[in-house]
Amino acid sequence: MAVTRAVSPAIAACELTHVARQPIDVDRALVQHQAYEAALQEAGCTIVRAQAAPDLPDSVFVEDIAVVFDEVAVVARPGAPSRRAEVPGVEQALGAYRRLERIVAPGTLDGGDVLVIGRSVYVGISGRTNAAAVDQLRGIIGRRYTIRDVGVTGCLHLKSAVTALPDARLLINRQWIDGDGFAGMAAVDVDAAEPAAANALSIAGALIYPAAFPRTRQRLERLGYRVRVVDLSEFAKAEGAVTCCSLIVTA
Ligand code: CIR
Repeated sequence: MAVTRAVSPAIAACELTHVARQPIDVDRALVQHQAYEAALQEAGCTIVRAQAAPDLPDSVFVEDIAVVFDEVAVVARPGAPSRRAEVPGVEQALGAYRRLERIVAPGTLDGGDVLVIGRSVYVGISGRTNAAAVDQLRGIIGRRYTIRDVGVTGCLHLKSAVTALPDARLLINRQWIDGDGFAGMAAVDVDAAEPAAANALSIAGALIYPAAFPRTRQRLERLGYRVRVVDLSEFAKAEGAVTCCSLIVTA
């Protein structure tokens, strides 16, 4: 199952940190979002839409509002105050499927900073996510998962810089990660001309990937990955990527 949320007609007023503001074509964003949901369905997901929040510009980016584990969903406290009003609608959608725990002040956490690979949880310390939230996450899931923090620079979230491919190899831009938190792990590096290309969505063996990164895509295809391409140009203008628009909840 995948939780999604409708594109807000106010998306042009989204938060932006590393991207210059450009006009966003809302009609085009709606069409792209439908195609994204269709790709999720092809990958075997039933779509559950959280209640629409037309007044909240970034509400389509549900990934940031929670982190879903098999045992529990951890509801985030987003680092951008403008995004905290997104929480109740996502809580409501997830509450039917998981017990809920919450990150509370002074913790701030965006789900885009949390990469889960098996029993390992990597948390980006970024402009949105702080050490207090990592401590809280340890308190909630630390008995079952190993939690490591990773410094992130030059991009919005950890998952802008690294995600897991269907075989758990990493897709990574090492320029945006501090130190060697992922040293020794099998990885595919993004093409140097495509720094934002590390965000891929792996679900049940499928790999959903943005049209914007043909060089890295070719690299993935040559390695034997079967790539399902989606055009997310309007979301990229809002600093969103392919993982950001869904919360995957496994049965
Ligand atoms: C924000 O700055 O919060 C939104 N404009 C973009 C959030 C993208 N989310 C993600 O990468 N997980």
